Amino acid sequence: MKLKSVATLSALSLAALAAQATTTDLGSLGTAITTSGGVATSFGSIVNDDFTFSLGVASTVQSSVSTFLGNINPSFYGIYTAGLDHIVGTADDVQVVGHGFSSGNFDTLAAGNYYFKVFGLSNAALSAYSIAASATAVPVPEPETYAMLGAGLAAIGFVVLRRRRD
Ligand SMILES: [Ca+2]
Repeated sequence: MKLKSVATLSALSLAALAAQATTTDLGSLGTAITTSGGVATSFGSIVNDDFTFSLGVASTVQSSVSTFLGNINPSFYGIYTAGLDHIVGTADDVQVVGHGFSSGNFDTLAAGNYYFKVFGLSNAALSAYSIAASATAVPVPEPETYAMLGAGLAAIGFVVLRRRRD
């Protein structure tokens, strides 16, 4: 009887471990990355996985999450920053954007450390998803560009003023 209790407890511990969130480091996004996770082994299993990545410069991040092997539902994924404490998963984390499970999402992000959070409940005994992401650097206008734009606008204003006087 006691042995059986221990065995049951072990099985429960394993189930709890399976439901825990995992964190995968995608490194510095540049080229396309595809990875998968969140294999739910039973109906109603919670998927809650984080995929950290960093951007050295302001970039457009293209991402998509799709399901295979059954379904993850309801489903959500979003991009978060780790907040002031720089630790993923704490209360000060800030959601930057949110998407459903879909493809071809483009988000422009400043340089920094981020993570994708994928969340859902499985509605099949075997559910899984894959996540694909890549980043393209976005050129930020240099100060000289703004100075030239300002000078151009001033010249146009001067011409308009002279025409009104004439
Ligand atoms: Ca945090």
